[in-house]
Amino acid sequence: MEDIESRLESRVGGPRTASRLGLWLGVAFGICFLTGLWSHLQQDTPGWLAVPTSPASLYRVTQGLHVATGVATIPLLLVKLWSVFPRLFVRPPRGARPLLLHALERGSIAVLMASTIFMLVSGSLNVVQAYPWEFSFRATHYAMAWVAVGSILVHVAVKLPVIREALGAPIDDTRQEGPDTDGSTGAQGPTRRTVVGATLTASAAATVLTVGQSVTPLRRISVLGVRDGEGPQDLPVNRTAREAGATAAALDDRWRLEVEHDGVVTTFTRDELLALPQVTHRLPIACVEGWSRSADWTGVTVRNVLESVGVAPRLAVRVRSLQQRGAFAVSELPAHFVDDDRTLLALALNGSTLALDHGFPCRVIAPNRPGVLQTKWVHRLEVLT
Ligand SMILES: Nc1nc2c(c(=O)[nH]1)N[C@H]1C(S)=C(S)[C@@H](COP(=O)(O)O)O[C@H]1N2
Ligand SMILES: [Mo]
Repeated sequence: MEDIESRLESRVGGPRTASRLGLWLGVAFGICFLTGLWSHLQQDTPGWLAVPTSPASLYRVTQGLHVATGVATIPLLLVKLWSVFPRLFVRPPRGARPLLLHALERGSIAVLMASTIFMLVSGSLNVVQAYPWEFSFRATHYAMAWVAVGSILVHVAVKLPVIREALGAPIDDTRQEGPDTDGSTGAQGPTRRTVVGATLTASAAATVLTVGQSVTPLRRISVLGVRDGEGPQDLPVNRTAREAGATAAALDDRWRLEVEHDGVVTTFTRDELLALPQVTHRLPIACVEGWSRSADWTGVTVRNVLESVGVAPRLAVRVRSLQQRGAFAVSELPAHFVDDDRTLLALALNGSTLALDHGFPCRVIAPNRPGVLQTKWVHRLEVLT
């Protein structure tokens, strides 16, 4: 084993490769972690935080970055694991103390590997909307993010001397330095520079091939993007009315928007909503799963609807969908979102009546909101007093 180890480490793998890839991993993972935290806060906003309504595309940018840096991390992590792989076969030291330290170090690496791999696998599955698990994706992905970050910090702290030395040394041994430890000249096969360069290229390629799902101008080259823009009215659909079990109620003539305030319920027909002042705003749907698209939404402002039944400003609103079950059937608009004049009950999209799969008879669309909170097939607004 020693032989394989020294050969791999001398030419392409080992600390000099691992630490350089580690630097890039640190940058990508860092951005991914921070934007992920932000996404969590936007979806589950604690009392002390007022998420701004502007810029309207903020969530589109942060979540686009989250998924893009997550994708970039995959090739980096795989090659980094490969570059240190021979170390897994190093014989444990003798003596109780060295053995204990060795076991602790191995244990921390196991946690590090398990948690980072979990983050990338669960994140990737979420992007393609596969949920082959019982647990709540968001709660688990979020909790494991802390484990991953914690174990990365421990790992970097433990390895700091090795990292320092490895980054201080030239990436490849030059031929003038003479034969490598295994007696070869070091000239055959790929060099570390090639390995690191190829990995960074793979990472950049993976990102470019997917990032068009949130950066519209790149859509054509992002052939691996999960959402390519297919869907009625030039906008992708995450869950159809049929999947949500909302079709019959949405198409029923007896549909009314109910507005509840202080125990009193006022109803609106769709025509009554259309009779209120109509405004158009260009706003993105920014899906948590990584795709986003802007569209022209036309409808009545939530504020106007509330005003017409005498609701004062500065009150939050709970939005209920015709959809009966699932986490997306209900959302809450904080007061400053309700009062923003771009927060709409949309009745039309890109110039024509809102398609059933986009939320007919009406849906919420507000600036700077995660897609999951842009509730479709709205049925009831409850003013929270
Ligand atoms: N009632 C309801 N609203 C919903 C959803 C849902 O499943 N049910 N999906 C949400 C998600 S995850 C996204 S990204 C957007 C997508 O809107 P679109 O299908 O019109 O593009 O709708 C949101 N509104
Ligand atoms: Mo979404």
